[in-house]
Amino acid sequence: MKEARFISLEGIEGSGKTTSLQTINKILDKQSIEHINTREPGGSSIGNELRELLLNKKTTISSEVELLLMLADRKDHVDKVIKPNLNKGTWVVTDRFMDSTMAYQGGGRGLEISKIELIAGALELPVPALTLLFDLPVNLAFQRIADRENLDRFESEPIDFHNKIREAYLRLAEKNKDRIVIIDSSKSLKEVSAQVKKAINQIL
Ligand code: T5A
Repeated sequence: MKEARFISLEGIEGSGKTTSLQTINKILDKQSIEHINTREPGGSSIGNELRELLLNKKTTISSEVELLLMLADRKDHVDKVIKPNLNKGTWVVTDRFMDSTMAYQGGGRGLEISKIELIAGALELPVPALTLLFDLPVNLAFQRIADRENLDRFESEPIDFHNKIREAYLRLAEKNKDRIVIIDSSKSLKEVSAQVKKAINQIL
């Protein structure tokens, strides 16, 4: 049995992560690779409750509390879902992981990266073997989700917040070239799918 791999999908709101999950599933199915799809926040049962709280526009919390809730969600997700699956040989594909915290709470909210790394460092979190960063201009991503009726707490933030997140993601990609592959998500679905296939094939 091949060692199970851990893959994360990252990007700003509406960048096409969920859409590309179908492409990834098809590739893994074709290779008869056991895999699960999961997400953050909300990958475990407690996580689902935290997700409600974190995405609800009525929630008023400081950036530090937001960080701690994201990390609590992640720790539970890792312990109950990610590690048990990897340990039994099942590949895990997660829609968002630690890079989201670095980009949103670090880049977007402006929390110090060294502080985030210090707290997260105590949690023994796995590092993905591959991270696909779906990158496109913020205005294009928001055009794609323009028909959504109720924007959540993050989607409702001003454009400048999302630009900072995109920039933070691109800095993370620059620093982690061995792990993060940038997918040009401004392209057509067909072209994005071809880029995703190429990246996944590299770890098969
Ligand atoms: N968060 C999360 C933090 O702040 N810190 C953290 O540590 C973590 C883990 C989660 C929120 O929590 C924040 C970040 C988020 O704000 P969420 O609901 O999970 O919220 O939000 P997203 O992950 O952003 O989900 P979205 O659905 O908004 O984005 P996706 O999944 O990237 O986009 P997708 O695939 O739904 O595509 C959007 C639209 O574009 C179309 C699709 O059909 C769809 O309509 N589309 C394309 N159209 C044309 N060409 C293409 N190439 C297209 N690709 C997709």
